[in-house]
This record gives sequence, C-alpha cells and structure tokens, in this order.
Amino acid sequence: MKIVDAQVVVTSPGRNFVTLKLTTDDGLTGLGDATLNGRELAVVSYLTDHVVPLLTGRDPHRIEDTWQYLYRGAYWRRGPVTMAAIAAVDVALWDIKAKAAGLPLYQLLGGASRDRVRAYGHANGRDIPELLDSVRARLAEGYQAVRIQSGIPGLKAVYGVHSTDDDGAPVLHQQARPLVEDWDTDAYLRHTPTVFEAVRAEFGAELPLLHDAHHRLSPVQAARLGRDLEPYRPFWLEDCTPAENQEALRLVRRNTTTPLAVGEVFNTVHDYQTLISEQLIDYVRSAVTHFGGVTPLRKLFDYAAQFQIRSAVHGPEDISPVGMAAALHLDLAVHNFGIQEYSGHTPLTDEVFRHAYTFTDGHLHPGEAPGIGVELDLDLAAAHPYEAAYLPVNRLQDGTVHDW
Ligand code: KDG
Ligand code: MG
Repeated sequence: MKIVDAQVVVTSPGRNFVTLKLTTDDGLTGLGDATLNGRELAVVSYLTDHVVPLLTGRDPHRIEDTWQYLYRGAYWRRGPVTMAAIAAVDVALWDIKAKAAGLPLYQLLGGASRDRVRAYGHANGRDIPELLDSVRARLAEGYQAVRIQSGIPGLKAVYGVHSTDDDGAPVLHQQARPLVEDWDTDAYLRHTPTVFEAVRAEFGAELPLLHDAHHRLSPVQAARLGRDLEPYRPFWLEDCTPAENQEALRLVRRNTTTPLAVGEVFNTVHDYQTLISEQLIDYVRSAVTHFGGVTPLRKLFDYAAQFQIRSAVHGPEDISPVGMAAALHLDLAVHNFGIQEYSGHTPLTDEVFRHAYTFTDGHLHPGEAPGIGVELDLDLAAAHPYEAAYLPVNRLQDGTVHDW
C-alpha cells in the first residue's frame, strides 16, 4: 500500500480546527488532528510546506518508521508546532492501519482494558451561586466528575470562566485580538478554598472535583493551595506551576497530599522526565494532538505506569473530534487510564466531523467503527473557513503580563 494524497483541511465550525487527510492507493483514508489553538496556521504551513511532500509514495503501515523519520529527520526536534504536525500524520496512519485490519483502533492497541471511559466536564461561574448552577447542569447531563472554576471577587475575567464586558454581555474567548484577563494571586488563594467548601456543602463528599490553576502559581503558592484544599479532597490540582521547571514540583509535592496533574502544554516524554521518575505528579495530561500522536503517548503512559501515574488526556473544545476519538481508543486500551477530559463540541462541529464515539452516563466509548471512527465532511468544512482567533492573555492588577 502507498500514500497517494495528503490534504490539509482548515475549518471553523465555531472554532478553528486543522485536519490532515491521507489517502492510499487502495482507497483507504485516514484522519489526524493538528489543531494548535491560536497558532493554527503555523502547523498548516509546517504540514503543507515540509511534511506533505515527504508522504506521497510512503507505505502507510510503517508508522514507527515514519514517526522517527519526521522527528529525527527534521533535526529540529520537539515544540508544539512540530509535534502537532507529526501527531496528525501518526493518527492518520493508525486510522488507515486499523481500517485495513477492519478493526477499531483500540483493538490494535491491545484491546479494551475496561468497558467505558470516565469523563470529567467543566463547571464554571462568575460567582459561587453561578458555579453551583453549572455543576447542577453538568450532573444533569450525566457527568460523574466535574472541574470547578470560579470568578474571583474584584477580578473581571479569569481563566475558565465566561467573561462579560462592561455592559454585562458575554465576551467569547476566541477573539481577533487576545482578550485581556486580570489576575491577583492572593485573592485567588483566599477565594478558592471557599469555592470548594461551597461545592462540597451542596453536592456532598463523593463527587470527584477537579481544579485547574493554569500555570499561575509559584511553587510555594501552589503548596499553600494544595494544603488548603486537602480538607475537600480534590481529585486533582492541575497545572499549579509553569511546570517546564520540573524541579519546582518537588517543593509542592513535599508539602501537600493533593494529587497533581500536569502536562497539557508538554509535547515530548523529556518534558516529564523528572516529574515521572521522581513521582512528583499523579496524572499526565498530554493530548494525542500535541504530543506527536498515539505512538509516543502510548509510550509515555507505559513509562508513567511503572510509577503508578495515570493518564488524563487533555480534551477541551480545541481538541477536534479527530483528536478526541484517537484519545478514546488509547483510554480504552491502556491499563493505567485515569480520567478523560471531555467538553463536547457544538452540533455543527459534530456534523463536520461525524464520529462513532458516544457519551452516556458520564462515560465515553470510542465505538466499533474500523479505524478511529471519524468521517470528515469536506463540503461542510469548506463552508466554514478559518477565522483569525487568539487565546486570552493575562495581566496582574498593575499591568504586568502573567502566566495564562
Ligand atoms: O487551548 C488552550 C486550552 O485548551 C486550555 O486552556 C484548556 O487548560 C485547559 C484544560 O485543562 O482544558
Ligand atoms: Mg488545563
């Protein structure tokens, strides 16, 4: 079998997605997600200008060799643009291989280790009463685990909470210029334990509650928050520090038993070396889409498993249904699965990317369609072209740019 065509498709059915579609001389097709939120066109160029010309004529069954060829062969290794591009090729090749075998991808990864995959959803509110309503809404949708993010008194717009403009109208996070959020770490550290207290008081001790600090704390601040949240038994505290400084997590770990989740901005196993080998974290958060695909993420999970660290694949709206489907096949197959983030997509996005995966009673299943189980409607995709959009930036109260 040979690859005869490679097409890069950019579409915006509500937000931007970048998809690679490979076609073989046998007429099989494979899809891979290459979406890098806010920097989409850089990956389009990397794929179109530097990867697609290398793919035609290659044997699609040689997944490991193609991965090494693109990773080592480029000389310039790692980085989100490179690894998103390689991820798209890797997933498209796994899609083709599984279709050629007539099997859903999870069967090629060792078969199902569980019947279904537990997901967590997002609840957020500008204040605690609004957050409680949002948790209620997620529970009504069937979720059995919820990430809670709350606005902070005195701040206009903070991470994970829908912001409003001066007239109270909602401000979307996808903007032609970055929205500016504001931040005050002391106010956040005072407020967040009261948020957990209120949610526990309303929903009881058993509901798994997650929280994302989005890289905003210093090690000592993170340790303080971890300790203050301990009475409320969080499922995890995510991205408490900018963890590219892996050593920073030592101080956090020594000072709190709150479980730690890290890694959505990481793109190779090297970013995790210290964190895993020293058991400084409990969950690895990388997405198939940003980590070079199924091939390296499987290796990461197997490495993490030796240290009782579990998977928790990143799954916000900016991971396309193609990236989500690939994650679900891995989730079902690996032994050390922890939890899967799942925000769902707009109905239009689900029409552009028709998928076999399902969400029932707070759990996902990748379905039994051969491959990863996603079909791309090219005409509908073309009807919704790329729109320039940025993620927000974050400033302290005195105007200093802070981590987002
Ligand atoms: O593109 C950035 C988002 O995917 C990220 O901010 C979402 O932190 C996130 C999460 O945990 O889903
Ligand atoms: Mg996060």
